[in-house]
Amino acid sequence: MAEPRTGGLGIDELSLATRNHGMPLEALQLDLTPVGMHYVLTHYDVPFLDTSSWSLTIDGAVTRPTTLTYEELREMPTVSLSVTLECAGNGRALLEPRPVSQPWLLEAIGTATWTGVPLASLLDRVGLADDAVDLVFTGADRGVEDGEEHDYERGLSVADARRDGVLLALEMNGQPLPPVHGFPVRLVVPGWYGMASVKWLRRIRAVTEPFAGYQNARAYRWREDPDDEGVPMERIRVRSLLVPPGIPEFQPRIRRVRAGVVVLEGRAWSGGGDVLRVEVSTDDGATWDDAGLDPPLGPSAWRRFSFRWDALPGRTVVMSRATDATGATQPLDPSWNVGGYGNNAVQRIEVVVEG
Ligand SMILES: Nc1nc2c(c(=O)[nH]1)N[C@H]1C(S)=C(S)[C@@H](COP(=O)(O)O)O[C@H]1N2
Ligand SMILES: [Mo]
Repeated sequence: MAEPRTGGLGIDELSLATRNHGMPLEALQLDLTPVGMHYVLTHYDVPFLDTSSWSLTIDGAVTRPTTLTYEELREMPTVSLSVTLECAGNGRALLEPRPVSQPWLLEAIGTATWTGVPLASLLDRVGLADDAVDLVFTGADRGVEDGEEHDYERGLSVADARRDGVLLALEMNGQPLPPVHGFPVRLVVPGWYGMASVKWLRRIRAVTEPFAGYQNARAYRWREDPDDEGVPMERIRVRSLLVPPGIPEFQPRIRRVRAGVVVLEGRAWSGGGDVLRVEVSTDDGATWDDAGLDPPLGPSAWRRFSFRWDALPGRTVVMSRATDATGATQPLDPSWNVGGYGNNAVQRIEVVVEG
């Protein structure tokens, strides 16, 4: 892993930033993120799979090892669920010094309606052995990280895999998955950072020892020091983001609004519990006021908030801060960690109010 950096991006970071993309924050106006605007994060290369040759193998510690064709999976009953996904690295490029990886600012998010087969019904069909502890989900993509060559694979405990809402998704917003989002079938784990939702799924194996592959044991851990064993990053931390108000300067994207009533709006979500409160500051954090809340789109999806701001001429910073049912709230400043994960510090938007 490269040393953390300060200052300009390296070509290595840019080579990730140009192939992955965020959700432009103006799409926070929408309940559902249009498929082409949903963030994309792919570690290696996008595999182009064909439904006629694709199959899903479920094996390991199960009583009836099974291989399903695409048609067989399609015939199983499906459910649809709106889910807010966020990359664990969202906010990484705002850390000082900057951990070297995909340099997200704030936009590694999106909410889609996923339609698919509940994983629990598939597990019932194959019969999990009593001593199965983890399920390992394998994607059809392969690459190298820290010198370790591997298929993209994540383990999930049996209890977490059996939760309501965990799906093998076939559709995103009513369309077959596009290649970048995991065609033909991906896992969706609501409430968890995106890395758990394995794309291009080709195998599920039940194992009797905790899975210790790269993406669980080395990546996606909160470490203050590279030698720490670290704590797994699992559930999405509480966060809110505002639709940037007014109009932007092309570059550097400072916002310009007219004095008078400005309706600030945004979305808030948490994988830890329901969002119960969102506060807004329009004076760079000197004072905070409660925003109005719309109902969430679903148990694992964002909820809209809005606030009427009487904007006076001058320069200011607007911010929002969400709190969830566990009492967790967004910090004003990020806490640094080696992988640059879980930065849910409040967004700061510089605004010029014109008289
Ligand atoms: N097979 C596979 N699945 C994967 C990844 C990957 O690189 N390969 N990236 C993960 C990460 S880190 C995230 S944040 C989400 C992103 O999903 P999206 O691109 O559909 O938004 O997919 C996850 N699933
Ligand atoms: Mo991610």
